[in-house]
Amino acid sequence: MKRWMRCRVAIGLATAIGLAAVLAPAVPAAEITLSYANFPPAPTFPCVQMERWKTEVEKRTAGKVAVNTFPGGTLLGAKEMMDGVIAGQADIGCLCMAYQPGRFVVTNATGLPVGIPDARTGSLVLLDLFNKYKPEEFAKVKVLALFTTAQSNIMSKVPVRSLEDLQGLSLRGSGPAAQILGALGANPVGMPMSDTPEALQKGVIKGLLSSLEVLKDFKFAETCRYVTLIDTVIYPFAVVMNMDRWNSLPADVKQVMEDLIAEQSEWTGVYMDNHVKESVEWSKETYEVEVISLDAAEKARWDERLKPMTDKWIAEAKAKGLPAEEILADIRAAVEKHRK
Ligand code: 3IO
Repeated sequence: MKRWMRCRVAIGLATAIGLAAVLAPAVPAAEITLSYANFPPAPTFPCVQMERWKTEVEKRTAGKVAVNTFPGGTLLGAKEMMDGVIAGQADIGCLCMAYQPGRFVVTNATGLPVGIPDARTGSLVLLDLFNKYKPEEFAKVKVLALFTTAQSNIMSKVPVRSLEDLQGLSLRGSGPAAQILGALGANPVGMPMSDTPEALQKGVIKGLLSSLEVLKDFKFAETCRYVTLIDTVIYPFAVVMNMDRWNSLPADVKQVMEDLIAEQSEWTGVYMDNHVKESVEWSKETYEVEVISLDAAEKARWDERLKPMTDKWIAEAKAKGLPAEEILADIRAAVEKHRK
């Protein structure tokens, strides 16, 4: 071979190798791709925890598993989450159990006024409750995480300083939180959180009862300039996976997900608790949101009204053959065990 030809071959080879290096993906293609559906928009806490889980699973399986996330109800909506996952329309889904109160009787007991002080405690309590009772309504799915919101408070367009201010006021809440609104004399309007921004805009509702991180994440502080602190019930959530899909996973991948259950649940509770503080500060600074506290005598009037709610749940649970009093006692004991 002539020298100039050898030289051209060498250049050609080098170019080919260089191109291959540039074109080849940095990570080998995943063997398993999972879809993960969520109902609210990407900046909200259910989606923040979803992205964290995705990152951890992809990292801990060294790229063997890829998770494709679908926030904002793009794959499944709030109320179709459980059935959609059972049917395999999504491999994984995140749901708020309060949206189907009759379906999740055991886990929704954590949404009663039982004194859950924060989201971290709530998440650990919910996990304990699930592990002890293994409720039948989860038989067709694999539970990957369980967590709760922080305590609910009133966010409204008009100030609520007393029970009288609340009478007939249209406020949005779901499940147990809607019952609380009714018991307090407000006009409860039931709808998933994902429908709330539009209802507030249109004036169908004057506010809502939920955890306060939504002031920032949904920009509710822009329309709701008042917060009344009543520190009432949490909302319980579950992340579930299609059972056939779960059974199809290799053992090492299952192990990664098993190891993440408790960790992810607590992580989400801690994230929520910190984010509530940040959101309230942001709302005060950005929109001069007024935070109203009730004095002890006024608060006692409110709490008095909530007592029949738990009795109603006990009757409902017993009618379904559930050990209602034992479930409530377990929740109260778990609160004491986990609270800091
Ligand atoms: C919630 C649901 C979606 C996104 C953010 C959220 N923060 C609190 C909730 C609880 C809930 O589901 C609700 O309906 O108040």
